[in-house]
Amino acid sequence: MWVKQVNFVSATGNGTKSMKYLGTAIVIVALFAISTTANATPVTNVALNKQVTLEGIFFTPYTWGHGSGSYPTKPTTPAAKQALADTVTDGKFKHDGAQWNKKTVWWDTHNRPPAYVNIELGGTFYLESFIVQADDNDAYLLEYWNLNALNWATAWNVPNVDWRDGVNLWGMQTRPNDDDDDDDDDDEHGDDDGDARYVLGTPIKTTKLRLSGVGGDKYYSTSEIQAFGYKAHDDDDHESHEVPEPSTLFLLGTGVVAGGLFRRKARNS
Ligand SMILES: [Ca+2]
Ligand SMILES: [Ca+2]
Ligand SMILES: [Ca+2]
Repeated sequence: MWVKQVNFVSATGNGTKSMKYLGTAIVIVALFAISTTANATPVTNVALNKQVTLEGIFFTPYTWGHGSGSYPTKPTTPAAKQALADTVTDGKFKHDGAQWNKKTVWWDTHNRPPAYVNIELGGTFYLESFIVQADDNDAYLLEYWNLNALNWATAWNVPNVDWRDGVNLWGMQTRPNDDDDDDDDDDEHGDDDGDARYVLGTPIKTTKLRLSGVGGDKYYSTSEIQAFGYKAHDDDDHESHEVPEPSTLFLLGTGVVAGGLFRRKARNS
């Protein structure tokens, strides 16, 4: 929003006294397009290059694989582990059907507690749609931090796509569909235009997301999580208090102007 300062000058010309009392009225004009109309704000992947942390046991056991040349990726240092974690928000998709545990963030929850791929958005955002690339034969739960209830809540039940449209899919698969997959088989690019998203009925407001596996064969992996939205206008306040609605500010501004005009009229009469 912008704030316009309006100085009221006495119409009589010798109104030093009037001006002294009238002072300055501040008119607050809210740009409704920014504050209340979501569609007017550019929507981008606000998870892009944001911080990813892995909570739980990842990258083990490392013997699972398809044989020679397709051994699973098993990072041996914290830096290597973090580098793999960072691929979840690097904006790049694997090719359709890429091996689930090669150059991906992968985990196994057999006889283990759940593990979480956490994404810190670095601010407060409204999120309206998502894309997730993950192993085909499991469902996943994408959750967001509910700023009012202070707990995790469901953003998207990412479906199991072991089979889709009568086809037995394999390996890394993008949900809701594969429009964004990397076509070059080099696992590094993808088209990244985000043209096939899971769209929420109502945007959610949050600061962080997390992904976990549910059902399936408990061998989980993800290679890309994208969250489309825009920064909350009251981001600086976080959840400490609510900012008045623009309509309220407009009424307050109108009141200041009306009060100033009334006093001026009384003084001049
Ligand atoms: Ca990626
Ligand atoms: Ca399958
Ligand atoms: Ca699986």
